[in-house]
Amino acid sequence: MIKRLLVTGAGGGLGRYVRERLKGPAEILRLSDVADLSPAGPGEEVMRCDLADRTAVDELVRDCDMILHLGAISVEANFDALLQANFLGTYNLYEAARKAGVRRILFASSNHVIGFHPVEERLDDTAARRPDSLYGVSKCFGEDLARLYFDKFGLETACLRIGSCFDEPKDRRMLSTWLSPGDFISLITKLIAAPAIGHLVLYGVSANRDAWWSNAHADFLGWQPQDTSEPYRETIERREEEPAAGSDYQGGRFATMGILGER
Ligand code: NAI
Ligand code: 15L
Repeated sequence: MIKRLLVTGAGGGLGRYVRERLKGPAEILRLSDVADLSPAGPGEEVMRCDLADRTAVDELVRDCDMILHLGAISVEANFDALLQANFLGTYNLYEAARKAGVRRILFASSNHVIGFHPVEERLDDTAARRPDSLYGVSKCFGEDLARLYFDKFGLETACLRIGSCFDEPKDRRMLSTWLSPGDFISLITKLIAAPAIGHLVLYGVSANRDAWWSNAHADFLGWQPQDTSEPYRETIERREEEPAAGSDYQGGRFATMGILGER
C-alpha cells in the first residue's frame, strides 16, 4: 500500500469511478480538479487546482507517492483550450512530480493517439501513433513527455490508452473499445501495486470479442479484464443499423471531424 495517491481530474467520469471504487492501494486519496470536489470523505483530501497554474501544481503534488493523471479536456476542442489544460497542465504535472520525487504516474492517454488506424488493423504497444484529432495530439505529447522523464530522470509512467470507459458501451464502435469501470479500477490497482513498470504503454480495454488492441507485452502485470461488451451487442446492433461517421477508423468520428476553432 502506498501512502498518498494524487488523482487529477477527480471530478470527471473516471474520477467518480475512482472515488467510489478504488479501495485499498493508497492510504490517502488526494483528489483534485479545477471544479470544487468538497467535502472530503474518509481517507480523502480535496484540493482545487487548475493544472495550468504552475505554482498551484507544485503545491498539489507535494508529499504524493504516485499520481493518477486524469485531469484534461477529454474530447476534441480548440487548440488554445487544449494548450492550457492538456499540454501545459501535463508539463506542469511532470515538472512538479520530478521536483517532488514522485515515483510513478499513471497517465490517462487515449485511443485517439492511434485513432487513424483502420479498424481492420490489430495493434500493440509498438504501433505507430496516428492521432485523429488535436486532442489525440495532446495525448501524444503527454506520452512523449512521459518517455523523456523516464529516460532522463527515471520517473515511471504507465501510458493508458483508454478505449471507451463508461457504465456501458454506447454504440457499435464501443463493442470493440469498451473498458468497463470494474476493469479500469482493477487495472489501476495492478499498476499501483507492481514493483516496477518502467515506461509502459497499455491499452485500457475489456475482454471484448472484437477488440483491436493487445497487451501481451504487459502480461507481467497479471491484469486480466473480467468484462466484455457481448451482452450489449444485440441491443446496440439493432439500434444502430447504418455505419456511423468515421466507422472505418479506430478513433471513430474523431477522425472525420474538422479542426475546431479554425482561424
Ligand atoms: P471528464 O471530462 O469527465 O473529466 C476530466 C476532468 O478534468 C473534469 O472534471 C475537468 O474539470 C478536469 N479538468 C479539465 N481541465 C482541467 C484543468 N485545467 N485543471 C484541472 N482539472 C481540469 O473525462 P473522463 O472521461 O473522466 O476522462 C478522464 C481522463 O481519461 C481524461 O484525461 C481523458 O482524456 C482520458 N480518457 C478517457 C476516456 C473515457 O472513455 N472516459 C477514454 C480515453 C481517455
Ligand atoms: C476519449 O479519449 C474520450 O475522453 C472519451 O470521452 C471517449 O470519446 C473515448 O475517447 C472514446 O473514444 O470512446
